[in-house]
Amino acid sequence: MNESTRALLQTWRWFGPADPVPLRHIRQAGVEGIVTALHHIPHGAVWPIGEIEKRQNELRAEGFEWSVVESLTVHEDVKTRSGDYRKYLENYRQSLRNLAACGIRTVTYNFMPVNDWTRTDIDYPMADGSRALYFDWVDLAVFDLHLLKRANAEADYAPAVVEKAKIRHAAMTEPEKRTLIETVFFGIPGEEKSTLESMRRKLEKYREIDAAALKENLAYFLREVAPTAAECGIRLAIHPDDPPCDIFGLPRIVSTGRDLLDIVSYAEEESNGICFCTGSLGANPANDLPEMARQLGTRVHFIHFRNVRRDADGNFYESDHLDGEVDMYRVMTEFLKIQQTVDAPIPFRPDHGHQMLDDLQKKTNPGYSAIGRLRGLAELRGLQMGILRGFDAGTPASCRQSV
Ligand code: CS2
Ligand code: MN
Repeated sequence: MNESTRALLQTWRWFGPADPVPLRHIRQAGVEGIVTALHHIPHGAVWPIGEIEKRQNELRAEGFEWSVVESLTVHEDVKTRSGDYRKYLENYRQSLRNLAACGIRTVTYNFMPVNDWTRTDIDYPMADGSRALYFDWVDLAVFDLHLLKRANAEADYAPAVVEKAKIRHAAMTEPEKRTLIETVFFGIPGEEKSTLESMRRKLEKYREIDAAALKENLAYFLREVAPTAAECGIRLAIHPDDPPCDIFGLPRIVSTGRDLLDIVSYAEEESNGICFCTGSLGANPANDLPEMARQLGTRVHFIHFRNVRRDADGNFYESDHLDGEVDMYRVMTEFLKIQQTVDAPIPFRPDHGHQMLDDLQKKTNPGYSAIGRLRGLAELRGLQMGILRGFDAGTPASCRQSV
């Protein structure tokens, strides 16, 4: 790379001191920054400066900076604009001010109602012996219709899926049912897990909230917090819905190119931006990722590189980073073009990876074992270098002019 060509910032997600992958191992990945959160603080509470500094000191002791927060979670009361939402909005603003006071400038969040990422299998076998995360509509229907027993849920599935779910459920053992429930509720390591009961209660709150109402609540949230973020120099980055479609009868509004463009328009500040997760967005065949990246431009504040393979029924597994429906070369090229127009390096991380090699024997967080992510990072790093060399050589010549 010559000196004028700018690379993205390489980062790695660490779930804090309880993460089975220690910081001293992460050093060997050669990343420049860490993505983490104060998972022990309950959703909605203020992140005190003292706690933020404590985490920064832990990272600095191993030679790292805290580059990105993932996630500063939005409380359900804010998503539903009910209950104590005003208090939680003020808390959110205060957490942003505290993070900024400590020098942290990129903050990820999501607006998925009730459940964060959702999978039906976290041990899906790949042909090469590694394990991946998998989403299967029939298993989701088994969970939804027969374990959660959500009222009128059948209407949300194709009749063939309902029928298959009935047969599959009838053949399942009790431990298999428990595993499916745990998988759906896996969520974020170190944070409170849902139960069937708590999920039913949470779903109740969305009875009157359709997609338009949820979009309005997100727009309101952004109007309330984006000015504060702008004032203190924080770049907000909303993570897409995973999977990018309605599930459990809940509206999902961060799933398509249209959604993302709407979101950046809700608050005009540059600080209102996107965490572009290629794996989440790539599960929807209608999403043209390179085009979406091009349209969002400098509103992309953080990038998750991950890939997926879909089947004809819309089920998908997480594939190797460079091998899947997402054309990683084209997507990476778009991000590198954007990077050439801004000074500060845009952070990215390898998002998820297969459980492989020695990690197959270890207790790992689903998607966040070390070796699979390391493989992904190495491939992405090579891809980036190749594309940047092409920029240096002027091929394609239009790269810098076209942004
Ligand atoms: C997931 C998410 O794709 C991902 O990065 O692991 O859980 C993600 O961290 C959150 O939804 C961001 O708020
Ligand atoms: Mn992601």
